[in-house]
Amino acid sequence: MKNLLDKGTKCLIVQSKFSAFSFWNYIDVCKLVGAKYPAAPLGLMTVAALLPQQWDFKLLDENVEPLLDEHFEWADIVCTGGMLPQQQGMLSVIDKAHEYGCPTVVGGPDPTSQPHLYQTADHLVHGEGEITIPMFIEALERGDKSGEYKSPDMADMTQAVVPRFDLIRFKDYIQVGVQYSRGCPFNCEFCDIIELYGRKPRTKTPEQVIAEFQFLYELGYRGHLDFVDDNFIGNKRNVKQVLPVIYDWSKKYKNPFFFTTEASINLADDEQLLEMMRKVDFRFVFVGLETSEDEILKAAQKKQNMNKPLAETIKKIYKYGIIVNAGFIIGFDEESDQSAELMIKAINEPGIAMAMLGLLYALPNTQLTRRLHKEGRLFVEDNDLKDCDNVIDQATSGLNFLTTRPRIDILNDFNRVLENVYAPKNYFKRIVYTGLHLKPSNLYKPNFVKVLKTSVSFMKVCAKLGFNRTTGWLYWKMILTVLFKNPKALEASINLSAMFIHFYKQSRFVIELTKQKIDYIKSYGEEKYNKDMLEPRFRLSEMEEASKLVNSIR
Ligand code: B12
Ligand code: SF4
Repeated sequence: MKNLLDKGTKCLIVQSKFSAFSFWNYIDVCKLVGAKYPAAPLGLMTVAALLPQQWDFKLLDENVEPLLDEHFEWADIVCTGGMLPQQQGMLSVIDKAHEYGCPTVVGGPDPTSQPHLYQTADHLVHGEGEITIPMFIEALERGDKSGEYKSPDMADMTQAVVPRFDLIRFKDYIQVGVQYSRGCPFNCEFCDIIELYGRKPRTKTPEQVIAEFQFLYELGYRGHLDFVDDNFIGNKRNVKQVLPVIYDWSKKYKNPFFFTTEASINLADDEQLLEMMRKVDFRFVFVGLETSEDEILKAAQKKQNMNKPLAETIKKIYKYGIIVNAGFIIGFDEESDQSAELMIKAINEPGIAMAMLGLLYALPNTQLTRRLHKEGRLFVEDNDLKDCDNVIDQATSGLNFLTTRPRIDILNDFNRVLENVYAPKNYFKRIVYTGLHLKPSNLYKPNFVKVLKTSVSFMKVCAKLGFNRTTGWLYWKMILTVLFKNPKALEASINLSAMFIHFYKQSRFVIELTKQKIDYIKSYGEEKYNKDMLEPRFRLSEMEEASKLVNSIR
């Protein structure tokens, strides 16, 4: 029997597939630019860096290449991990590895929040790998064949390792992730980040960030780096220390990277910080806006978003060359029949082209879930988002509780917003607005080969959108308007247009699915539906129905 701690142990690490119908999986756009998938598997590259470095690794991302029998034949040990929508994928990797007699290790967000579902794995590693992977290695040293490893502690980010970026092929991805911090200081009721990663943001040191950049640079990577932080500006003091260091490094290496991230909307209150971000070429920020209604924000404890006129606030961020992508949620208790209209306005008026619309979901281990449970409104404990085979993202699941407004009204509102904001006319109008207000710094300059590739992609986008009966006029009008009035923003505007190819398709899928859900609830009877969803014994048949629905439109 092989001692797994020996040099040369073959470790297969598998990233399972995500659904192509997720808001985030713009595969069609990837194809246009010659990539296979949007984002590289940062979590698993980090895991590889934490495992024994005398091992041989193969990181296989099922989103970019098929997982074959030969991979299992090769492996001495198989690791997998990921998020909720990857659950079925992870479980089948575990089963398949066992068929080949390989021990398995599982970890990551979903196995951490639902460990009971992963009991087939030999080693179940909870939480942050920086703390629990050493516990797993100790178990191997003891000769343990299985175990579960958890700790109440949170990782010290100043000790975090440089991820094994060398294990992926950069050309497969549009962007590579890096992480500066974990945690967020705010207290939104529905958020599980603060429960999992704490309200005291933990950051890496500037030296650690630069070490990761340097490694990527030496590996030949250039272009898009995504800071996958929960809230990049969660610790403003520290972020203001790291940005000047990034600026100096970027200048020295002639701006090999440009950046995107996720941050809270109070970013707009700090023009010094915005200027620092502009100076290193931040191009997109994802902001959880959720709603424009202050009463809802107050109830959801998202007070940092209150009293902010959205159009003005977002325009301020555009002034620093940063496009705002935003998340919106439908399904809060305080909503009224005006809410859909207000949300449409909140998306269209500030020109938020990429608006991610989701249904409120009570995630396990959140204040919202605890409240709903207390109020007797939470659908059975093992609810749909967790168990349904077809979980894609918050657009296709959610509302796992008894709603205050009729469920059908909420779902109709959801579709109404989607229909409106992803109507070609409105989407392109938003791009024009962004294009006219954006003041990009465009410091990252692609090399000749990339310029050629980008030109080919541009032609493909023109062919897809410019010579299409629905979008043709809108596309060329947008190009001419931005070209003549604010040419520096043209590249960003074309990128946003390309994203429409995905969003249109994805929104149609979600609208269709939601219509089927509505029909189903209507025929079942809403009152009966709610009653049964609160009853564990009815869960299974409900979930089978939900699965059938999704499968029927795939
Ligand atoms: C960046 C990010 C994304 C990116 C993904 C980029 C990418 N390629 O991964 C995008 C924007 C695409 C995304 C989308 C979604 N995301 Co997301 N995302 C994140 C975020 C902010 C950071 C993830 C990350 O890279 N972290 C850095 C790495 C180093 O950490 P890590 O992956 O967790 O890995 C560590 C540990 O988990 C562990 N570990 C991980 N895997 C394994 C495996 C083994 C074997 C072991 C031993 C250990 C281990 O060790 C690692 C080191 O500590 C997290 C929040 C968070 N703080 O983690 C949410 C998070 C992972 N996302 C989440 C969700 C739900 C989604 C969506 C389904 C819905 C959504 N929120 O939009 C979609 C679906 C994705 C899709 N493609 O269909 C949830 C997952 C909840 C759950 N229980 O599964 C999280 C936790 C946030 C949240 N609460 O909403 N996401
Ligand atoms: S701002 Fe975002 S990450 Fe922070 S608590 Fe609210 S939802 Fe969670």
